[in-house]
Amino acid sequence: MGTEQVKVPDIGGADEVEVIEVLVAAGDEVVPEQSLIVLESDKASMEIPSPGAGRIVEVKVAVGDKVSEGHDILVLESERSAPTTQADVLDATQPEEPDQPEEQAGDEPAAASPGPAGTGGVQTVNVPDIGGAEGVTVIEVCVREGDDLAAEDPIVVLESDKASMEIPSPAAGRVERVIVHLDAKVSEGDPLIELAVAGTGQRAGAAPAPARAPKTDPAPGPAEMTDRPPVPSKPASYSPGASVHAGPAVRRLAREFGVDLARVPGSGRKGRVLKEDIQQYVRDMLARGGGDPGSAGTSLPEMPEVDFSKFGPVEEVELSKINKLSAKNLHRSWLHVPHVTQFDDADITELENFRKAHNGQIPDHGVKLTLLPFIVKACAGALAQHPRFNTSLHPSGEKLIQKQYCHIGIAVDTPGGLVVPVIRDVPGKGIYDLARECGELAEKARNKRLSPADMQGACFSISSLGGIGGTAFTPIVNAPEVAILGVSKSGFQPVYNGSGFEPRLMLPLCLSYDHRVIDGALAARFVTTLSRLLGDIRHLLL
Ligand code: CAO
Repeated sequence: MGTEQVKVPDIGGADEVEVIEVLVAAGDEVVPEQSLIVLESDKASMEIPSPGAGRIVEVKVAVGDKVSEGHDILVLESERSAPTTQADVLDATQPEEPDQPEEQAGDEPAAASPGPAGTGGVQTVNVPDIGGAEGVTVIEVCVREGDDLAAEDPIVVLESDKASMEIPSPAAGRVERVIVHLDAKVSEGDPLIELAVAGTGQRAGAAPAPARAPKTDPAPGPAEMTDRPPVPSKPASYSPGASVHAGPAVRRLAREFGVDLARVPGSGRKGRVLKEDIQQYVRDMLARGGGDPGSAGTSLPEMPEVDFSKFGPVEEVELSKINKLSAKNLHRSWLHVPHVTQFDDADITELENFRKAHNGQIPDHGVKLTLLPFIVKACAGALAQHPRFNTSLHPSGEKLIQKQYCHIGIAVDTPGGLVVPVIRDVPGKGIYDLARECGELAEKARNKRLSPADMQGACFSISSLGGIGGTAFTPIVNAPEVAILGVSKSGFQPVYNGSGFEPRLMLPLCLSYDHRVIDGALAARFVTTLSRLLGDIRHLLL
């Protein structure tokens, strides 16, 4: 048993490289090749592995220290004979391989290189010199066919067992063909993409490139580009984690947890993602009871991105503000509220006779009497009889908020999208008042003149598609309300009256409700009450 000083090996001539992670502490037992620290220059990051097995006696570097070749990292107590010189340490960390030419040590250019076929406009971009590493895994493919690349945009991210590295485009141009695929094992010279180089006479490979791998590789392995800004032209979901600044150990940890690095806020220098960031992210996800999309069984699996242009011509159409807002609200409600829909038909034969008669006889009111104000009034009556429908679930989920007022929202279809203005204090209003207000709000909605206040405070909503058609639908509860009434198109049906069939005008009702607050029996009672009120509007007076 002896001790040895583990020192910074040859790191390609780079000087004053920052220690960005210390992965071990005094007392830790380590195995050969286990990563000890991570260094980062302005161009690359690399892990320094342990030269052997043993117990760490003392760590001599801290995060933020600047180190160069030969700098003490730690003292290791091990069985093997302790090397006393730095050369011994280096011998222990690297397999035998011929030294690289002197002028290459630490020199920068190692961009993806154009292959021999790369003459003319289209060039094959190959894996550049990656420090002699063989069979390195492609962990991200950052481009796809048709992408326009700037010089230096990442093409792929490679990862050996010790380091990861972005391979940048050697020149600006358009990706004609992606040759490499995810999880492929590649080595220097393997083709990655075919690039139609932009402009004339521009030689691929001329662009600046990442730091080459230190010649001590494959122990520390090829370097990882870290100071490159994200590529904004590509959607985040397209190449998760590819443009994230993170070291190989962090990437490995993220993979072990199934965490998409692109979602993790980095607290390190220049937004670099650290191990602690992943740990915090996982803690947050667990605390929220969720998980990283795609990792936990109960979380939402991510929708794959589909390139529809592969199947035919397409164009992108911007959603209206209202579309975007209602999409968000509906989605939220759909996810949070356990929906059930109760169906019934109300016999509105008498109601329609009454409505039509009054429409013809009392033109002075200056308002058209549609079915809707009767439905609004009937809903207020049903809410009064079944006050549980006039509640909201407290955010704690432990109590209900019972409302002493009755405001009803009306879904209005406008060219810009769906809006839901609110009629206030329905029980105190007559049918003509309600008819007028329904008309005015619908008009305001279609002229985009509704104020936010016009759309707030509803206890219950009505979505009437009866003027359009259909026999039934399942409306989405407008949370935090606990129920919504869908109304479909009325039609005559043969109804048995005890001695024979007679034609009756039946109105389909569809009541969606929050099953956390309302049970099925109550919903059936509510709809039965509503049918009765609409079937004989004299009940509305009671
Ligand atoms: N059955 C049969 N006919 C009906 C009916 C029903 N349930 N409801 C309305 N009608 C008739 C009306 O009586 C009127 O006919 P007449 O002109 O012969 O009198 C015609 O259909 C048009 O009515 P309307 O829709 O203009 O008026 P309304 O008061 O019934 O509805 C409003 C007003 C604002 C609710 C409606 O115009 C609207 O926008 N509906 C769409 C709501 C919506 O998009 N909901 C979906 C939400 S979820 O995506």
